[in-house]
Amino acid sequence: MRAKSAVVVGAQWGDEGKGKIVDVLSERFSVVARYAGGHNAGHTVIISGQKFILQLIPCGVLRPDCRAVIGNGVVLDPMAFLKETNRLRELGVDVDRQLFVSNRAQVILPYHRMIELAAESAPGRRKIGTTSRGIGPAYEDKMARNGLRVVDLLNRDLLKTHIENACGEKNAIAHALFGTEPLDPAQMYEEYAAAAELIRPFVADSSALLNKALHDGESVMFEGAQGTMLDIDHGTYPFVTSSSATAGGAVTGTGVGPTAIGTVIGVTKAYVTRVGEGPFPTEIHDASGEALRARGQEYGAVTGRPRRCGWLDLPLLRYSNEINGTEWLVVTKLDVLDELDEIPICVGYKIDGESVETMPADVRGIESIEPQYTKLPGWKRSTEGIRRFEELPLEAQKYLRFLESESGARIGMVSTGPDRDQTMELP
Ligand code: 2SA
Ligand code: MG
Repeated sequence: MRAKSAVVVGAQWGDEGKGKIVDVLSERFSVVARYAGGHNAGHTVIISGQKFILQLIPCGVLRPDCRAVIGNGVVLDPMAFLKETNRLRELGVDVDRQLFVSNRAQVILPYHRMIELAAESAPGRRKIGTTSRGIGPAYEDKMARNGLRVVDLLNRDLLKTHIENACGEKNAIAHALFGTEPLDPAQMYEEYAAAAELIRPFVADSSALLNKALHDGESVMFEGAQGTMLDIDHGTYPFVTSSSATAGGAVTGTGVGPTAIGTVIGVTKAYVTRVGEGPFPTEIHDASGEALRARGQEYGAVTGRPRRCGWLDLPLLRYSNEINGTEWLVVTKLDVLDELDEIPICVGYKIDGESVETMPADVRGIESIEPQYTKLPGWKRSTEGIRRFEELPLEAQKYLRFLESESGARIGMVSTGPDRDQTMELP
């Protein structure tokens, strides 16, 4: 995997370990840019035993010589941003030098969270199991041309008018529909005008910045958040997030052209997890699911929610590779499978006994999938921390080669533990 510009994208429902992989790969890139989502992401990176959880800020910021960019496709919660930058500063990260925020990114305001919380618990509404960060309502406002952008956050008059108008509208809606207590626009203005001044030094035209970097021959990594199956268009709609999590989002979410993308790296766990509601064909409903959760420590990095666990799903991976144009795969958490006698892998889908070759578009279709499994022998040995493919147990090598041949993309890297060093590149 040479360092040309690359998109790193989650191949499943998020939590594939993108944080760690972006951190490992960022050594070869001079700029890392986030293109979608917001502080709903939870990217866990462990460096020499020290754990960092990044939500909004690209993982590249943990490398001192890497610039980190929050692209226009991101929704930025000013308070979450300030909290995260403060925390990183305390840990010795030079955010003030390295970090840039797009002037075109949308801003999350408190009423977005208010509306989301109310809607998620309202009778008769479909519960998505969101992270309650106001992400969906902020994207709704963006698409309705009713949002506030970072550049507008810096303009006091605009900010004041925006907050007054928006609070009038959102308070009325939330009260009428959900009986929610109103938010105070004057107090909100004070707080956000103050926050804006702290954010001002970070604000940049990130599209211009990235295009200049590319023009100067620098390598840029586009850091995905969430995963393919949570993409607003290509995921398990409506049980998705509200942004373009797939590789295509890297283009619109940062303001570079498609020709700027050199390669696409899909990150997949050696099994599958999902957090929140929605269909999940290979979900395990017995004790082996709980065992995977315990061994893999499958709990939401942001919300602490237990993640649902399932077996590797090759039709889903093929779908993801197609949607993203994945050239390279990175397989993470292989070591979580170490203790199993045999490992089921879903190799095909049937519905009503008939093979299906494409991913159903509707939830009911996905729910009616009968996954077709094959079983590969387990290796019953620790793979934790192994750094050479040849040193893996033969059964583990076979598991990976099977994944590779059936998914249609080459495996470039395998992760065998949470630390930077617990990684191998494949020949
Ligand atoms: P939202 O809040 O509107 O984006 O939620 C919509 C759906 O997207 C899912 N989603 C996620 N799934 C996995 N990981 C995410 N990030 C955190 C993590 C989540 C956490 O890394 O662990 O801590 O719980 C993430 N963000 C959004 C969400 O579950 C909904 O299904
Ligand atoms: Mg995560």
